[in-house]
Amino acid sequence: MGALTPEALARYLEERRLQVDEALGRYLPVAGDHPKEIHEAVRYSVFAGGKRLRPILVLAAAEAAEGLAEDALPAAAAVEMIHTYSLIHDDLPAMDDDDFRRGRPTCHKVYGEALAILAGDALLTQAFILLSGEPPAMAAAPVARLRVINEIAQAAGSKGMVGGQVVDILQEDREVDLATLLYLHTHKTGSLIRACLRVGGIVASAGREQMEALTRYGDRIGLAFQIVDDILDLEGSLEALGKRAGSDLRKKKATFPSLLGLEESRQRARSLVGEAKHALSVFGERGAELGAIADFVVTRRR
Ligand code: GRG
Repeated sequence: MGALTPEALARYLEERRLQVDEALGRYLPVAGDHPKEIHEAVRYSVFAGGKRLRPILVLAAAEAAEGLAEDALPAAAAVEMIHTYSLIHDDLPAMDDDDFRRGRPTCHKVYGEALAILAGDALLTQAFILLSGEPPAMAAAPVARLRVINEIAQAAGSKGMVGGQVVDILQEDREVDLATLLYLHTHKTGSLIRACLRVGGIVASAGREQMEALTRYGDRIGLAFQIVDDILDLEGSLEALGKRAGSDLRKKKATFPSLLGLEESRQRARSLVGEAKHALSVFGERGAELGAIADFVVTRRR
């Protein structure tokens, strides 16, 4: 598999980010729609400058499996809506109580807690309106659309992201072992990332071998992403991250570095990325973008 140069990857990520942002702009209610306060709050958080890693993974997975990125755009936008909802709710005083996100004051700091809760609810709902609406935003056959909806719902629900968040909230001020930390990370962050790859595959009508490869890749980079997030929280700055660093330490949360040390955590992230890239061999040249994104996951600074 030929590797992408860092410049080619940066160009690819930027092109895709613009494509995703344009789609989100179309698929979300406009800011002036009644009641305008909620639509303003939704757009404030969605267009605050996220990396769009998850939707880009949906598009890249579809293309690796010989599909069209264009066909995967609605699913990609839906995943970003759910991701943004999770960040808004995670930042609330009842959860992580954070003042900054994506380089700006958090949604509840600007619009108040009630509207922030409702903005998260609205985004979660809007994702499924988009995926299930008539006429279909997604060109895929009805059975494939249903599979996409189910994949995303499972990943976001109490056996996926919400389940991981529950264990995260309950672990504060408790002794946490590695098995619990692994559950937490693979669910809170990993479930949605895994779903991105699988959804891209479903849209592209990927066969069994391709779906298995995408799932394997997704599981590995989902966990690597969260390990790196733990490291960045320890080493990053508000300027670089767009949110306050050191929040895990302040909240006495168990993390990979706190349980295994920095060097072992880095090593684990690198080895997961190696496994993820290995899984891409079934795609040949078409896996180059996913391969480069896997490297980006461990070298990113925010
Ligand atoms: C509230 C149901 C519910 C779930 C929250 C994902 C999550 C679950 C909470 C976010 C807390 C957090 C900081 C987790 C670490 C990994 C992560 C999801 C980081 C943020 O994702 P990025 O770096 O953010 O992709 P951008 O802003 O680039 O989209």
